[in-house]
Amino acid sequence: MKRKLSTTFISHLLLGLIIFTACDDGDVAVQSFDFEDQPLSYCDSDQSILFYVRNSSGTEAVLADLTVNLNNLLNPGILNYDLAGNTNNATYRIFDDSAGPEYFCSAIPPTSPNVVEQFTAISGRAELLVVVSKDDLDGVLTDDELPLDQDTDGDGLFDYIDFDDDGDNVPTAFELDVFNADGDNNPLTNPLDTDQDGIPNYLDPDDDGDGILTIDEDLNADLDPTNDFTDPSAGPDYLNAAVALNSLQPLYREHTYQVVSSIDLTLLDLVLTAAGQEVIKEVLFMGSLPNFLTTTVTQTPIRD
Ligand SMILES: [Ca+2]
Ligand SMILES: [Ca+2]
Ligand SMILES: [Ca+2]
Ligand SMILES: [Ca+2]
Repeated sequence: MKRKLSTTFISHLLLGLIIFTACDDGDVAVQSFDFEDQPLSYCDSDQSILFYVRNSSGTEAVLADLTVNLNNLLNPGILNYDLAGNTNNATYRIFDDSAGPEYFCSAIPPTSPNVVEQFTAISGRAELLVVVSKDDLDGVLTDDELPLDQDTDGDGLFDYIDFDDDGDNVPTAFELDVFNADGDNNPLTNPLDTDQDGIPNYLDPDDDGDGILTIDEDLNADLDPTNDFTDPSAGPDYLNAAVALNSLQPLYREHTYQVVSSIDLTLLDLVLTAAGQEVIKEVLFMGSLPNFLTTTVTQTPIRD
């Protein structure tokens, strides 16, 4: 819905943070600027990400087109984007009808709705608040891999992001209670402990207690001790205390962990202009995107 009014005015609509100055005598469309509780959406392209939020009727929208380096979303923090340049920009549009996702995300804009008025940011900044959650998906919940700075094998990857906690090149997921003999589906209640030394296999770098580290019981040197069998009837060498062959393995296998990034987007100190009008918005919270990005990080630790 569109309404019209004339002459200069100072808006006290809704959030009360908007100042309009009409410098001509023409009619201007009325802006509600009410985006509260409206979901933040986005369209992805190779160059940038177009974030947008619409009002409840879809006839107004604030858009922020930001060149975001996704690598910067892997760690928590605040990212700022200057809206005054060409790289990043923000606009506020008023339409003659409801604008849906197809309007914002089409390579070629649809013929309707029409843009009745567009304000463009001449200054201001966009602030992305980044919150991340990291997990190695190794079968042990992060709550059971605390404290967060615990690094059992000293390879530089904390246990909660280390899918091979004891650094023996046998991933934790394969060293837990994989047989689930107790039937409780809890890998920590009855973890494998081959040498019965009280240290479960997933935290024990010498699983059979034969004095040769599991990582070094890797005769074919493929970074996988589970496929080295001197006596196949007794299982792999790393679980067979009767076989103690040291084939020193200097390398760790490649590790991966998952980073899930959530973001909040806020526009600050925003100055928008259109045809002699100016809109100043000190704070415009555009919304949140939980689980915005999921990234698999690959890293190969160095074995000292
Ligand atoms: Ca580690
Ligand atoms: Ca782990
Ligand atoms: Ca082990
Ligand atoms: Ca052995």
